Amino acid sequence: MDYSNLRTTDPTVADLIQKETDRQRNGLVMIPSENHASVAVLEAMGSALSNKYAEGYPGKRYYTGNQYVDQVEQLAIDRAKQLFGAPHVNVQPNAGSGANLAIYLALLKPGDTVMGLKLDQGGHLTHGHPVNVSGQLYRFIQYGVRKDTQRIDLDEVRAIAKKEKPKMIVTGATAYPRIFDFKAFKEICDEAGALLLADISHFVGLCLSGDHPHPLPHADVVMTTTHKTLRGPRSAIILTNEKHAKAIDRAVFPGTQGGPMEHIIAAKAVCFAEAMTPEFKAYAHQIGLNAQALAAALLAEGITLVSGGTDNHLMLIDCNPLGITGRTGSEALAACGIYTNRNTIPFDQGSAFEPTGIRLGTPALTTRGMGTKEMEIIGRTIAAVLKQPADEATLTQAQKTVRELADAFPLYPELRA
Ligand code: DSN
Repeated sequence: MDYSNLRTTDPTVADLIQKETDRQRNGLVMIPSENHASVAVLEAMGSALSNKYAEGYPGKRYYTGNQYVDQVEQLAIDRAKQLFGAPHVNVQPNAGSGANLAIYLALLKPGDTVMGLKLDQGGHLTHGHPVNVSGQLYRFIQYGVRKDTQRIDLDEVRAIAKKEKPKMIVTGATAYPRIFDFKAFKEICDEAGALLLADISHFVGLCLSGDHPHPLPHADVVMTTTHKTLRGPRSAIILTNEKHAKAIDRAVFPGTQGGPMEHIIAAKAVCFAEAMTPEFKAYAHQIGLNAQALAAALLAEGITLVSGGTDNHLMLIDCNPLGITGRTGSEALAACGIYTNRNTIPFDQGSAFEPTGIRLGTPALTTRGMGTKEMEIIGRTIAAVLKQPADEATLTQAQKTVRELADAFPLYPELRA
């Protein structure tokens, strides 16, 4: 992809694409929900399939001219079924939030009781936060983590489920560094008569490599975004069984979406084929090894991590002992080219906008080929910056280290805007 037409037609946009690509190239992307999709995935996204309207599903469309997009969408479905071992897959959701909403629409009635992990303890907005439609349409009861261990307490989840008799329990998180025991959650669901939803968006890659429990066959419905550890296009899919297939399909289209983005579905098909290879399994396994190495390096420097470490691809730094906010820390790191995000930590004394934690992870750096040796260097560098975020000499040294690492692990040599 050389963007030559774009450069002629709209040099302003071409320049901005170039600058953003260079930012990713010259820095260290450590926001755990971000990754670098392959150029093959990017090419599929930038294709003429974007022009096609195809409301409906393969073989049942409302427009003519679907002979090729039908094949593309069916291929994506078949590959996803094979990849996850799922009886039914809907590949049309445009994003994780809309996909979760479609699942609720399919399986719940407004006012139904649902359980989900609290946002400030690792959960997602769409898992019942009051500012999100999920928390407004349904009666969400939030479970959390224990104060002493900062881990989910299944006895507490069971006690809440017994008392509240939810129609569904939502599992999965955006900022939880430990695993979800789907088998145990299913037992609780069965005791309470609830459905189990597994939102595996963050750690899906680790489910495929065997480094995190797989949600199937335990979950009734699984939702995953495709751009995080799955390393595909920015999008989502829903997996379910034959029992809920029709309701899920109807809730996606026409329930919550119109025409599907067939160019993105083509890119999902490419990503699923990539994810079936032994190379992807090795990649996803390495994400976990790198996270362990990064956590160990940070701990060795005296940095406090929520729950004391990680079992997956991400970790949360508690900034309180450092005497800084998450914003000060993440902005100092960004000034050095290390991209993380400020994040609430369990029982945060700050707010969602001014929290006292920093969330970071290893999926994107692992895509670049970095290993445990690099994680040790990065861990030491991050610790030095967080201990002295206003010290010019420290920041200059960190910038130098980042540039050396970025140059040693080149990104997207094929992309020149
Ligand atoms: N899924 C969130 C994240 O983890 O960054 C954004 O909604």
